[in-house]
Order: sequence, then C-alpha cells, then structure tokens
Amino acid sequence: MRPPAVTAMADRDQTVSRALLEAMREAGVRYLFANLGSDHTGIVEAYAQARRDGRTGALPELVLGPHEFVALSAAQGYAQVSGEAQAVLVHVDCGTQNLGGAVHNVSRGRVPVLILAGLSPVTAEGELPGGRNEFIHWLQDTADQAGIVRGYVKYAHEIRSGRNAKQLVHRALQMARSEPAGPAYLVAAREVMEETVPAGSGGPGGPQWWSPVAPMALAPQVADEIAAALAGADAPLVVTSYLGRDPAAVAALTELCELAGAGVIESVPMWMNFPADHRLHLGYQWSTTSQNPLLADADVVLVAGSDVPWIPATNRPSPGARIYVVDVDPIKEHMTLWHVPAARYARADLATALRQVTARVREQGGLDAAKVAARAGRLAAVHRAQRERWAARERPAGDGTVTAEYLVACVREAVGPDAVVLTEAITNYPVVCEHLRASRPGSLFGSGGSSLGWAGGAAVGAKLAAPDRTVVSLVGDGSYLFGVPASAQWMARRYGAPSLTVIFDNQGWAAPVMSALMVHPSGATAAVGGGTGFAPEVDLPGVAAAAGGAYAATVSEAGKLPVALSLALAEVRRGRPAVISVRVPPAVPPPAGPHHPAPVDPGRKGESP
Ligand SMILES: Cc1ncc(C[n+]2csc(CCOP(=O)(O)OP(=O)(O)O)c2C)c(N)n1
Ligand SMILES: [Mg+2]
Repeated sequence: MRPPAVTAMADRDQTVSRALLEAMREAGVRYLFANLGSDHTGIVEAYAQARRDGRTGALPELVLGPHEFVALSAAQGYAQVSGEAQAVLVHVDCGTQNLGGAVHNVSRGRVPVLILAGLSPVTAEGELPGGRNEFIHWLQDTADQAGIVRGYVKYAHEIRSGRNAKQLVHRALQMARSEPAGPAYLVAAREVMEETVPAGSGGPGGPQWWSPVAPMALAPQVADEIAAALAGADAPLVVTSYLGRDPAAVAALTELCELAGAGVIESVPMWMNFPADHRLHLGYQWSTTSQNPLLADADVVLVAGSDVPWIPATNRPSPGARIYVVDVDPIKEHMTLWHVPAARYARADLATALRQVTARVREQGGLDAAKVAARAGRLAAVHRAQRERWAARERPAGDGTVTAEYLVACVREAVGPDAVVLTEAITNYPVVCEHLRASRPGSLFGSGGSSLGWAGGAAVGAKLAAPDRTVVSLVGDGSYLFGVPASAQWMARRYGAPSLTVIFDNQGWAAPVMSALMVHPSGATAAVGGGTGFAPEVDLPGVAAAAGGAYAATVSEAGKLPVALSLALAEVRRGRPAVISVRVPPAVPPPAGPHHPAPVDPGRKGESP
C-alpha cells in the first residue's frame, strides 16, 4: 500500500498529457480520433490510468483511426452533423503529413477541429523524462512541423510549457470555433507531454471562459440598404453554397425569400441550404458551362455564404445587377484570387443578417404585394418545369441498366427524408442534388473542399454524432478508394457506427477527362479517351467486407436495385455496415477503338438479388 502522502501528491499533480485530455473533455470534445505513436507515451498512459481508476468519463473517448486522413475526416463529419468541434491526435510529422487533403477539406469547409501532434523529443542525453530513446526520434526531427499544415489552419502553436497546456487547448478550440471556423493545430514535445504539473495549471479552464466569438450582425445601414434593394427589385435572387452550416439560417432565408418573392440558386452546395421542394428553389450550379438565364435576369443578387457563386468565364449576373455579398468570410481571406463585383461586402452571421434584412423589409414597407405575388408565381412555374424535367429522367436506361438519376431516386425512396446523406459523387454531384430533393436542414453534406475520400471517414463521424439516424454516402468509385475504405470500414465496425455506402461505379475517374474535354474539346482525348478507366476491375464492396465485415453487393440491373437497397438498409439497421456498388454509365462515353478494353462482364462481380 502506498503511503498517504504520496497518494495526496498524486491527486494534486498530473501529467500534461492527462491535463490536455481533461481540458478537451471540459471543452465539450466527446471523441479523440487518434493515430498513436512514440510521441504519445503520456497519452497512452493517461488513458490506461483512467481505465484502471474508472475515470474514463473525464477524458474524450479514444477512437482509433488506422489512417489519419480517415480520422480527421471522421472528426469533420461529426462536427458537420453535430456542430460540435472534436479533436484529432496524430504522430509527429509523419501523422501530420498523412492528414493530407483532409486538412484542406476541414479548412475550406470551415469546420472546427482541434488537431494535436507530438514533436520529436527535444533532449537526447537523459536530461528529462520523455527524452530521445528510439531511433525514430532523430528521423522525425523536422525544422518546422507546423509548416506542413500552416497554409490551412487558423492557429498553429507549440505548447512550450506544461504549466499552461490546458489554456492552450481552450485557446485553440476557441479559435477553431470562432467564425469563420476551421482547424487549429497544436504540437508539444514529448518532454512537455510527460511533464508533471499541479492539477489546475493553466488558469481558468472551464469552457465558460472560452466561448467562440458571438455572432456578428450587419451594420444597421447595410441591413437597410439590402432590404431596400430587395424590396425594390424586379427579379431578386439569392445564391448560396454553405448557408446551411447553420440550420437556423435556412429558416431565416426561407422567410426572407417568401416575403420578398426572391428565388434561390444553390451553387456548389456542400450543405442543405434551402428546401429543394420549395417553390422558390430554382436549381443548382456547379462548373456550369453555359449562362444560367435566371442569373442573367436578376437585377439584385444576394450572395449569402458562397465561395463560388458562379463561374464568371461562362455564367454571371448581368453587368447592371446590384450584388451584395454577406458572409462570415466575405472577401475570402485565404484565397489569392477572388472577386465578385459587389456593391457591398458585409461580414455577418447569416441567420442574424437575414433576420435583420427581413425585419427591415417589413419596417420599410416598400414591398408591392401584387408585384411580389406575380413574381413568386413566375418563379414557382420555373421551379415546377425544372422538377418535371428532372423527374422524367428518373428511369432506367433503355437496356435495363441503371442511370445515375434512377439510382438517386431509388436511394431517396429507400432512405426517406430523415437520413443524413453525404455526397462525394463528383461528376454526379448535380444528379445527387437534383434527384435527392433534400428539404430538411442537416440532411445533406459535402466535404466543403475538394480533396477526395472525405465520405469514408465522415460517415463514421456522422453516425457517431447522430446514432439514431440512417447515414448514407453517395460516392464515386474513385472517391471511395481515396477514402481508405479498409480503415474507414474497420472504424465503422469497431465503434458501432454502421452506414450505407452507395458507389456510383462509372468504372474510373470521369472528372479529369471531362476537365480535359472542357479545355480541349476536339483534342486527342476526344478521339482516344482519357485513359482513366479502372480496369482491371476492383471488387469495391469486397474491400469493406474484408475490413469491416460489411454487407457487400454489386448491382448493374435496374430491376434489382430497389431490393438490393432495402436489403442493405436492413443490414445497416441491424448494426452492420453495407456497401453497394452500382454500375452507372461512364460520364464521358468512351470513344470506340483499340485503346479501350471491352466492357467488363458484370456477371463476374456476383450480382445481388
Ligand atoms: C486527393 C485528390 N486527388 C486527386 C483529385 C483530382 N480528382 C478530381 S475528381 C477525380 C476523379 C474522381 O473519381 P470518381 O470518384 O470515380 O468520380 P467520377 O469523376 O468518376 O465521377 C480526381 C482524381 C482530387 N480532387 N483530390
Ligand atoms: Mg468514377
């Protein structure tokens, strides 16, 4: 038995590793998505002590991520669905490098995440506990580890003393959560992580002292100006991409548009921003190659939360349109080239700003009710015609194979309106939006960026954040492979986070070929193809079956699709991940010729019933 004095010391003192973990938990971090290494001796020990002492509730739950890209994507998915920042732990420079494009997604998507990485020990002669004792400690000594991610994070700092380690966790999370939200990156040498400090070191640690910056309102004269412009417009239009990051902003936008008779276009939507079934929803823009007449006709355009409201080389508002940009990030401070010819750029929280503008439209009394009703009627007719056109495409191909439109329609019917849908369907992004008809806030998510593979990990995070909802990922075959499916599916099984993954198997990467054809419409690519096909064929669902015990099926006949989806969903509801690969036509039809192998016999993939 230990003497009482030592026990009292042990209660008062703690390692910095334990303090860091407790600070995360105090700050509301429920999960630490972690890939461990020799820099985490203190962390491994702190978790073991907590398990031994029955104190695990004081620390974030440890979720092992066999690949760092997947771990960070899981933290991202959790935060996107719940609105709550989570944390990721990675191994020195190597683990930081492996975060890879997930840092880009978290940054461009403005998603709050705390990333903590060890640093190689800073002593080598036995001076301090935690000093160098393994060969890798020399190999992992880099001059500027934070430089790996500096271009993407909002805050990068080294914990130099254990005495204020907790304070720095709270500060990093406050930075990550304050709008525009994003990743924060902390590093600490192993000696610091092993340091023993008095409990309570680091000042006031409670989250009450570290709330994110409060939402910002529009200056009153700017709210007045936008309200007057919308009320006096003949054809007001709202363009948005990520307003739905805040579900409250969706309701605020709906109210304003109904009041002013304004239509809404979603451009590159990575969130559900405006109900797809609303009569003022006027469709979607992606890398649109021709002029959208609705955008050309608008005389007042409110860009409310968008990085790419249109592609100016091919599609833009008329030169006479009065444009307003309202955003938490109105001039895109992380982009080197960005311009929208706006009359006013305003930094504001979108829900707050839209409510202000709505109130001012009412108070100014400048609306002509008959005019508003007439234009809302015209827009509703546009909406209806658009939806009828889309609905007509929701059928199998003439030869009984599956079209992307039919696939999305079948998924929509199978999963219902309450599912959480993640989209990484790439050349089928527009098809997913047009046919999913997402009409509830928080029902559709994209990566927010462009680094492929996000959905694999994000689905795990999304399910942990919303255990009672069905999570469905709609992904390209290339994107599925980018998502390190063995890691992601293993995590889904281990942590009880099953979801349905539907792969748009168009047999390779269509997007780079489409890009080449956009620049070289009659070049060699058009004649002989882009060479981005995936032959020899990969058993995509088989990867998930092997790594995560997933239910796996491959479908190429439209008639078998509804049953296949319902079988897969039944498995997911029973707690087992499911992956269905569905053959869809290549987005770019391959030119006939000797450069293209004959199509693979679908019979080889083992059709599901
Ligand atoms: C990490 C990363 N590497 C490469 C790319 C470039 N890229 C964009 S789309 C694409 C192909 C995606 O293939 P798939 O998911 O099958 O979608 P498809 O183009 O076939 O619709 C690639 C390689 C990227 N965006 N991100
Ligand atoms: Mg593909």
